[in-house]
Amino acid sequence: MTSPATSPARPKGYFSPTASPAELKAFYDEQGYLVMENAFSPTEVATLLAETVEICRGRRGAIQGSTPMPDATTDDEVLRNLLCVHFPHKFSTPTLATLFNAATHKVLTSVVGPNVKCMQSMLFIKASGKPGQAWHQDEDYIPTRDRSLIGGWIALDRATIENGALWVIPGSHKPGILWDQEWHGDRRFDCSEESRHFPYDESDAIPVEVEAGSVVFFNGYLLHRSLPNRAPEGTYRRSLVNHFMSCESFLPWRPPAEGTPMAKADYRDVIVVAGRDPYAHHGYPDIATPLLRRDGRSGCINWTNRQQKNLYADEVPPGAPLTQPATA
Ligand SMILES: O=C(O)CCC(=O)C(=O)O
Repeated sequence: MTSPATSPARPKGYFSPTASPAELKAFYDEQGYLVMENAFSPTEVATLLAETVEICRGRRGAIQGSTPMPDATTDDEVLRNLLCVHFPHKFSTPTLATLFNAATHKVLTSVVGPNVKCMQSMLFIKASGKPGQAWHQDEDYIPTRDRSLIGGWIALDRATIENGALWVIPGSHKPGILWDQEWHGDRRFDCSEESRHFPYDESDAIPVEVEAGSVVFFNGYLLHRSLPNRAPEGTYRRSLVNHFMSCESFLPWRPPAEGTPMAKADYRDVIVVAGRDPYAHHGYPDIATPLLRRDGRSGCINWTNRQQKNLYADEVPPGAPLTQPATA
């Protein structure tokens, strides 16, 4: 791969921290994504990689879904077991610090607005051989009321087509439609469902290859996916993804307390990363529980109804349904 940072013709959409707010916003509004190169220094990336091992070894405390590993276990054996750590910013100082990165602040305040909050982080390990995530839009999962959701995907390893970089469909955020999702049954992807029936095809998609320390920012309505890591064994495509939105919008991410109307639902386990929060007086309760996610080798529960088991195509006879009905 030619490095986007060093290639003579720098691809469109790759910016340096000195880029102007206006050019960042113009590209993001039109295409739904942008890359901020050199947002994190090699030292900061090294700290985050070392922290990833500490987290996965359970040295930052027990996390739901983790199993104790003997000290003799190698780092590789520890990391290979896991696909993703959810909410690491809740207990890990270096991951929390990424929310306040200067280049990230510049992008967020340029494209979202002056007041920005973070509601989640995900640390993807993605060892060689591990699956990617099928086409989806992040607002399928994190619904804002003003379409302000934005992911900040920090590359901790150089991300290439071979090792499972992000792919995006530029401009697909514009219609503001959340496309229906269906179970894919495809081993290339993890247990999350796939967005379908949208008016784009594979030829509209582009890979977003980046150097470690770059951040890919993408709109919550942008169709994106990642493919499996097909790089040599013993290598990784690690990334830390933080999600942000405008402070002005409520976040109906969890059902409201009994007796509270849906229109008042507002998930408040958030951290203000820029400007001010007009709802600060509502408080900041501790709600999110950090957890570890493995890949679907041991089966996929349907996230929509939490009951039916989704099956991969190789788990059923040809033509048989990919969803196992719930047993009474
Ligand atoms: O890192 C990946 O492989 C997928 C990340 C992603 O799709 C997301 O953060 O929404």
